[in-house]
Amino acid sequence: MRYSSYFMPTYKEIPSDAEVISHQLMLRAGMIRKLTSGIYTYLPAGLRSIKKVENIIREEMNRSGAIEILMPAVQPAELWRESGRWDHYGHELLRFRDRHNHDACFGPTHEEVITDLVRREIHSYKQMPVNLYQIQTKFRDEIRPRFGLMRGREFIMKDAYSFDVDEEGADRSYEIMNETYTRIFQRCGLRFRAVEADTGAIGGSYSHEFMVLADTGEDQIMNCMECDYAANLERAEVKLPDSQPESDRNDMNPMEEVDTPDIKTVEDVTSFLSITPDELIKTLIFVVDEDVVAVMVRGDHEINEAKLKNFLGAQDVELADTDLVSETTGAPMGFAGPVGLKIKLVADNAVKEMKNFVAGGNRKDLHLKNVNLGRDFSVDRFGDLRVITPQDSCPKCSGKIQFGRGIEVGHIFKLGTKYSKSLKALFLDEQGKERPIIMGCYGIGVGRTVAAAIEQNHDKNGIIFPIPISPFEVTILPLQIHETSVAETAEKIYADLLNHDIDVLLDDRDERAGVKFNDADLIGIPVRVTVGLRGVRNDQVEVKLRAEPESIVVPINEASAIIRQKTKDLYDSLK
Ligand code: 9G3
Repeated sequence: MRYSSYFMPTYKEIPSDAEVISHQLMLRAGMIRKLTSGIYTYLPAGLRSIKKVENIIREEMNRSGAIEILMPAVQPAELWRESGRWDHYGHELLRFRDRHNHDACFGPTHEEVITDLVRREIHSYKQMPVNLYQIQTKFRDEIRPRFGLMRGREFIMKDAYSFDVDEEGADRSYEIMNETYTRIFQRCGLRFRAVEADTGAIGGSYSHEFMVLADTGEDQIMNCMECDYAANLERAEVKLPDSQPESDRNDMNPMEEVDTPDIKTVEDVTSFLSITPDELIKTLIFVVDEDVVAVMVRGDHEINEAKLKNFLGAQDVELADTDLVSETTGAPMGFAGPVGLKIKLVADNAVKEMKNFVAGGNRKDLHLKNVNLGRDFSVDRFGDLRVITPQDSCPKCSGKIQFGRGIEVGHIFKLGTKYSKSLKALFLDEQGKERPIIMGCYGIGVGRTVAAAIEQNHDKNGIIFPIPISPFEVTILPLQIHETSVAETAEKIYADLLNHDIDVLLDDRDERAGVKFNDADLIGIPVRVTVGLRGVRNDQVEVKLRAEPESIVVPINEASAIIRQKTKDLYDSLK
């Protein structure tokens, strides 16, 4: 490609409304342009990167035996009414009416559509297992789209759906996708990790998220230093505390009231009463679907709402507002406690081991000391309800754990029969018995993968593209374009690389050297070839890898071969 006839509008300034580096760099490098909030045009360089990610996905999905289809973006509401999700989703689901006044939506995902297709076409165990996938535009009307392609409203997703006759078949399909995703992200040149994740509203038994490791990642993840356990913090299990010997329970001190005028936060209460947070109980009031529940957790722990939701089997959990708190506890926020509370009370496992602790007194400006489980209150249910902390050990092997941040680029789910039951996608098994199909679903954010690669690979000069998803593999910079010897040398190398199917950009613009160097670094092309007058006079050109500080000087007639070898080495280094 010749730069002078390409369309890649780069610029120096840092765009003010871009908060993360990948968003800034994709705008500055002329890869994307915003049409409106959360909706982007892919410019040529951005599209080349997107297409390279799609092709890696396609190759690996096909290798796994999955079969590509393409489903519509517009979906009839009827299917969503059948699955019960039409009324479950709020404004995030973009709804509209067609000219015949039929309700429809712009598909945010395709479980209903694919299950409708399968329920019409698959009726026998002989037709499964099958995995159907698409690479298609989705729309989710995020309330605050930001970070460019990382959290857009309209985005390209690869979504796959597997169909099996039984659980072990579904586990096999899931495992095949797990391995396929590992190959996809390896081939994209990313440093990533699969972590156990929350299954969210999906009833399935488990799911894994594929996280690109980056400090700017929105998700918090943990992993064990000794075993392979890794999980999104929303999901990470907490090891059961070693239970105290029963005998300790005899030294329960008498409970006493203590005046705490307007003292309600953990830090205020602990400093006022000269205790540590682990000697205090936090009692938070939640609205759980239509119910009100009090949740207790130790003062130095945080409640994990995803765990709470799953523990209570609820669709929605959210903190009660101040009116509801005072209505249910008889006190304003900050004085809630378990003693005398008339609503359902659940507690994190760590509470079971506490004694003589401080809690709110369910009266304004009142706390209680020496509160004890059993004597002063009882808990309906204990569970793993808190966020794991660096002080905790691995729930699987008790090893040391570490924390990090990641960008979710893929998510695979066991769906079970959630959709095959509601949409009656049934099949006759070998005994002629009718059963619901067992499903799995598997997503990859294509644009988010490109953005995550940039988050993980950049420096002060711009992007450092992993070669498999870079818009171009090589860029040639003739510095004095009007010097025949320079122009001819650049053209010769350009032609030879094209003949060897190298993705090469020839920067033939009539621009100063500095502009060309800055653009090459900004766009992040892995291999840069500089053709300068001085070098050409010595029958040499310079070759530099974007990811390395130093460059080498090579004889002109060996340049193409050396450049091709360097390109090959970059691919091989990612295998
Ligand atoms: C909606 C809206 C947003 C949504 C969904 C539905 C997320 C929704 C979960 C999934 C699960 C998997 C197949 C590919 C991989 C992910 N956001 N999810 O179902 F109506 Cl507005 O999409 N689907």
